[in-house]
Amino acid sequence: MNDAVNQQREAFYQRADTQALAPLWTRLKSLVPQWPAQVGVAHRWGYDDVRKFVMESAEHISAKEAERRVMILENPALKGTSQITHSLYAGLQLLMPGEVAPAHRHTQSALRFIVEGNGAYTAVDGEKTMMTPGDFVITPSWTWHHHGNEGNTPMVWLDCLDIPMAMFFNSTFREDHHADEAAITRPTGDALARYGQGLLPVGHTTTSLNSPVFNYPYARTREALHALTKAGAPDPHFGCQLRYVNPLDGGWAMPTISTMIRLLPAGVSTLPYRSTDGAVFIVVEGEGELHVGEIKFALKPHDVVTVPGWMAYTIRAQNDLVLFQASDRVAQEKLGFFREQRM
Ligand code: 1HN
Repeated sequence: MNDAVNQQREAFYQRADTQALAPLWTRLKSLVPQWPAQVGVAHRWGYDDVRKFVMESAEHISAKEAERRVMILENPALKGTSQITHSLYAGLQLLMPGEVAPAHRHTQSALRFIVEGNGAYTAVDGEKTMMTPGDFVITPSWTWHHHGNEGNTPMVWLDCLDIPMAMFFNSTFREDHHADEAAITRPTGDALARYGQGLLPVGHTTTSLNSPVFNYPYARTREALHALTKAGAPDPHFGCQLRYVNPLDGGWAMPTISTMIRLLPAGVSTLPYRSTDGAVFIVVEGEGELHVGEIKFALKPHDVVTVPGWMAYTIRAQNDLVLFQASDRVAQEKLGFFREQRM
């Protein structure tokens, strides 16, 4: 292609630009790449290191003043974005004895995965649930929620929200409750009794896109995982893996965030696997290693690891290793984008 042709094209692009027009052919390959571009990097937050900072945050601000006292787990390659993956936000929230994180609601959905402490509750849409390490708790879109620590230990949990997804659609709202604590209208345990026992209220209908079970207690999850280890060899790519389910329709528990938990029995190494959803893992119990590319992350209880989408990884369990996992898989599946590769 000669200079004259090039100059004519450039001049054409500039004239077109005055009409808010642009040529597709200069951009097509980057608009529609052959495969996913890596967004963010694989990273581990070792709990031994970050716990000090989470605890120190209480010396600097109260839960009330902060509204939510959280240290954001920000992907080191996405600084300033508050993103752990390109579609998810995550952070470690601290609630000290006697504190209340005041009630509010927003269109972003949240999940909590409880890390340490006892005696704190979260109240969601009129029902309180006690938070125990290993519990998975859902705060659906636009539900009033507040948290309170009635115990005598600091309470720490992992928050994961669909903030970047919601931001993409720019269709979000938030509202502060007039009182710090929203009204409690149902007894504690009501949702689990009605919907979480393999039973359902006859004739029950709902408009919610979320599971009506909003706390999946770890005691039950753990029992299920260990039962699986006795029922045959672990899956070569996933180990003994389960997904949190909406008992009304068998789908994922939340509309925008997929949640799963797995147990890798001592000595097991998984085969390489990749999928288009960037993942957030938290170690519930045990030790091991996660390998991604040339990187090897040692895994210890409460460590958080993120792996960008379409990066293959393997996990090795030193002793029985339990990992909770969150990603945007459910949203990708609904939109027809999800792909996975077992290698
Ligand atoms: C939020 O409402 C919570 O309710 C936690 O605990 C983290 C991050 C951004 C926006 C809202 C919570 C949040 C949040």
